[in-house]
Amino acid sequence: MNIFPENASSYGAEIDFIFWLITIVVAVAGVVVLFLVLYPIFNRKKDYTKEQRYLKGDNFKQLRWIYLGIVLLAIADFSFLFKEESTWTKIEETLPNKDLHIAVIGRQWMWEFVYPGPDGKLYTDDDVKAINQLHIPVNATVHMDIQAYDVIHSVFIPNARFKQDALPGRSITRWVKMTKTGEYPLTCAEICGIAHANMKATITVESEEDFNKTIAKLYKE
Ligand SMILES: [Cu+2]
Repeated sequence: MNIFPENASSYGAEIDFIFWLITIVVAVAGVVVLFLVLYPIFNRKKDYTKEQRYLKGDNFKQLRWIYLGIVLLAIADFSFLFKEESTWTKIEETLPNKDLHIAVIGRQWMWEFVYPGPDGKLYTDDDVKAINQLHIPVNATVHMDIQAYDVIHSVFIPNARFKQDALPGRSITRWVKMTKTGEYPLTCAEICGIAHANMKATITVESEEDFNKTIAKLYKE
């Protein structure tokens, strides 16, 4: 089923897998529980003169179905945790070697992107800036220093399955690797004031050659 925007990042498929794993297991458990609750209600004995049985769970025989439910749910939960842990470590806690280092800065209400200039180093005098237009090379590991000037913003790149809050006074380095060329939206996912909805940018994922041209052009401007 394709209800998400096209995945264009190296780790998007892994995140989608976890989403579907949890959704399907929880949906199946939900249907089973709903059935167990509703079935006795609609199937109760019509003869009200007969005494009804009330099971208090005094012995294991009466409790075994409860235990089975607990064990099944625990197995499902631990399988989620097990799968999530490796994905979380890979995406959130590891910084693979970078091909490009940029800064993504949120401010009311625009995105500022800072690239290293000709010296290849960020935070030097020759840095290059762009507003609401981010260009990155395809298949490059990009480190993003995510920052905010004023209030809390959040960098959301749906096609990369990427989201990270941008906090004033802090610089949070995350990474992304886009594997398909094209134009993708980058929006703010944290309500940050009256024009929050307009805080949108475009990411152009292009060949390394085109990317170098873009930066050279920005540098001249
Ligand atoms: Cu914002």
